[in-house]
Amino acid sequence: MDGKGSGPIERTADDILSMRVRGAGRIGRAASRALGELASDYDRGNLGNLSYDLMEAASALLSTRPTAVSLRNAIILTLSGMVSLDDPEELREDVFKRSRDFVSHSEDFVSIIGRKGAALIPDDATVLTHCNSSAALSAIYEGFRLGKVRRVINTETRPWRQGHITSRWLARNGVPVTMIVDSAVNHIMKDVDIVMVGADTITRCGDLINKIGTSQIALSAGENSVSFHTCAETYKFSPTAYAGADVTIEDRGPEEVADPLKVEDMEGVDLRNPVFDVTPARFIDSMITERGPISQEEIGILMDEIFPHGLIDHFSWL
Ligand code: RUB
Repeated sequence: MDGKGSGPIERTADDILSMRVRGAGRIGRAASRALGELASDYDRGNLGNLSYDLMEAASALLSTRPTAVSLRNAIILTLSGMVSLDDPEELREDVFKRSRDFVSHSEDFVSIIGRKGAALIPDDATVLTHCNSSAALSAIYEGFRLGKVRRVINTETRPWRQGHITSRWLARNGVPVTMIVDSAVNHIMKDVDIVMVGADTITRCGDLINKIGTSQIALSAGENSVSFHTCAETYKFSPTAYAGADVTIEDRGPEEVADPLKVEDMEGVDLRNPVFDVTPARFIDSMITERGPISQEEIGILMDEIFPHGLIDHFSWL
């Protein structure tokens, strides 16, 4: 594809598939960075196949994880010069520049979300989070720095246990943290003041797709009158999916659910491993983006701004 055997695209696709790179923001940045590297390393004396190779690379990257719209959006925004640029040298430079901008802006967005999200945290709060979201953690860290966060409760997050990463990060940064198993959420909700989670995708009607178990947390929060917020950079909003039902939920292998050595012992058992779920918009109190909290009504306007007319259609091959 990039003529180098194990080039940036293959390496990045493998990192995402194997979960060495995970989390919607990191996945989007890694894909954009890989496309930028492919363009900048491309043989300048032989640019005839650049467009074709970029398209192949985009498809290979996109196939790694179906649920995170950040991946598709990062690819489209990085390659958007393909819509108008015919000159391959200009395209090469454009992809490299857009990749650099996407990565640096998306890192800035996480810090900005931290400040905007922290503003919603009440004083002396116990915050519950799920999985391992850089955006949600940014708000929690900032809330702690401001003296508003007393303690974080975070779920273990089966089957990959990304919550262990969250607990370690928080503890290392001096934030008091309690880790619970996922099924303890409803029991512990009476001790929680606010829930903050990340997002893999938010649809046009405001449904949230995030790590499996998020929807149960939202249900429990609603039942206990605890506010529920998602922290999401605007490139995690889907320009095409209207509702959660329009988003493909990734199913991973049964060995992640059962002990890999004992999968054979589970003969006759249907092991399923859906790794994301849909939290309906009505359970979500706010969607905190780098532009501040945005309402359901604003999503359409935002999408039209980020993805100008015709851009998504141009990438219908993806
Ligand atoms: C990670 C996950 C995170 C979102 C947001 O799932 O669900 O909540 O991706 O993360 P996985 P961030 O570990 O399966 O990728 O805010 O860092 O983008």
